[in-house]
Order: sequence, then C-alpha cells, then structure tokens
Amino acid sequence: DSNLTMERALSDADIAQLTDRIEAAQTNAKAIPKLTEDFPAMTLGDAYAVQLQLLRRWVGAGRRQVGWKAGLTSKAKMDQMGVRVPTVGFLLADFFRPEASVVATNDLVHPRVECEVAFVTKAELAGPDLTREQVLAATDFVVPAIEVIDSRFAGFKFDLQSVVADNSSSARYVTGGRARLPADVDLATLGVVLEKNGEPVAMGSSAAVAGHPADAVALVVKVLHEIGERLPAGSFVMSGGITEAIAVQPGDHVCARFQELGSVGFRLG
Ligand code: 0L1
Ligand code: MG
Repeated sequence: DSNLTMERALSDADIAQLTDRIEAAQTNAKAIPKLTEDFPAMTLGDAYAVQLQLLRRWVGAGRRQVGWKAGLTSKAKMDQMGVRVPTVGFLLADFFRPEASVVATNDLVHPRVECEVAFVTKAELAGPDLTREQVLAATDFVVPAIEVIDSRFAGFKFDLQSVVADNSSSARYVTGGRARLPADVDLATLGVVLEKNGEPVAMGSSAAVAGHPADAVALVVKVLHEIGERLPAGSFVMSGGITEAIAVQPGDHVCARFQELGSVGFRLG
C-alpha cells in the first residue's frame, strides 16, 4: 500500500481539519467515519502529523504527557484488527485511572480492555535500531497494566492511517500489581490471564508482544525516530496488548493476573 509511507500528501490545512475531527470525536465520545473516506490520499505520515498536532494542542492547553504506547504489537491484536504494522500513541497523565476504582464509560464510545506490561525508563532512548538489551538497561522498572482502548471509528472499523490519527485508540490505562526490576523477572515468558466478572476471557504470554515486550519498546522508539521524536528518561511506555482486546460494559469487573507482577483490576462504571 503506497499510502503507508511517512511522506506527507495532505496540506497543513487538511491536517488541521482532520485534527479538529479527531479532537471532537474524542472529546464528545462520538464515533465518526474513518478519515480516509474523505481523504483517500492520506498517508501514514499525514496520520502521525494529525496525532502530533493533537498532542501539541492538548499539551498547549496544560495537559501533561507521561509517555507513549505501542499499538498492534501482538499477532492476536493484528489478527483482530486486520492491520499488520505496529503503531504508537501518546499517553497523557489524565488518561490514568487508579486500580480498584470505577472507570467511567459515559465519556467513551465502545471501550475494550487488554493486558500489557508497562515500562518506566531511567535513561533517554532514541534511534531506529535499539536492542532488547539497550531497552532493558534503560528500564527503571516494569508494572502490570490494563489499557482501555476506544476507537473513535464506528464499529472499531478503520485502516492504519485512521487509527494512527486517532492516537492508536488510546483512552485510559490502569496500573497495579508490583513494580519489579526488569532483571528480576523473566519478561520473555510472563503468563497473563484476563478475567471479566470472575471468568477467564483471554490469556497469553508476554512473548506474544513482538517476541519480547522490550522489543516492542524498541519498536516504539523506532517509530518515534521516524516522526522526529525520542523517548525521554522517566517515560511511561505501554508495550502493547498481549491478548486480543475484550469489549466491556458498565458494571463489568476486569482483572488481569500476571505471573510475577501481581494483578490489576477495576470496575467499569
Ligand atoms: O493498543 C492497541 O493495540 C490499539 C491499537 C489500535 C488498534 C485497536 O484499536 O485495537
Ligand atoms: Mg494497547
């Protein structure tokens, strides 16, 4: 697909208009058609231009960025969404919700949850080809997390350009369990079970995420390199859903039980 280039095809005015659309859909929790319907020439580079414009608007309005997330880094997620290219999305401090709390859904379109290993870094990471070892050396600690994703596209139907512009479906995230030093856990083969209302609904191993979650972090840094960004020390990075994402409703209780990292759970309100 020739639109999967980081070259830009759309004008600055088009990028601003698309950012308005995404901002309104996210702010009002209202689904919109995928962006490529009106802008078929849109490239991956245009999509990241929209995502970065949204980030700059919101940071300019006083919101604080804490880090980035990997999207679509496991085969389960790629198969579920029919998209084969890993993506990144930014994470703001106000996307965070505490463990054991009630996470509101009235400000979301159609939330889904997925289990992820999250990294907190202690040194800057940059460049197109970091190794797993370099990522681990720059990692302060890892924590278990549940991401609540929410596509702003009707029926969770989108293409790569649309989902990247929509900040890779980022919506909320919850951390819990135990923070661990990366050297103290075998990050390659951590098992996780996702329960909904006490029943197991998905399970997997951290190896599902790009082979190793630290490799997914290296992929995040590679995409950041391609869009002219780096990962500062102190970043919070979600390495991508280990299992497919599970749809949730108000009243549901979800809990992710990770080997070695403990569990994280909350209720949907
Ligand atoms: O965190 C994710 O993997 C989401 C990436 C975007 C695709 C989706 O909405 O599932
Ligand atoms: Mg995710």
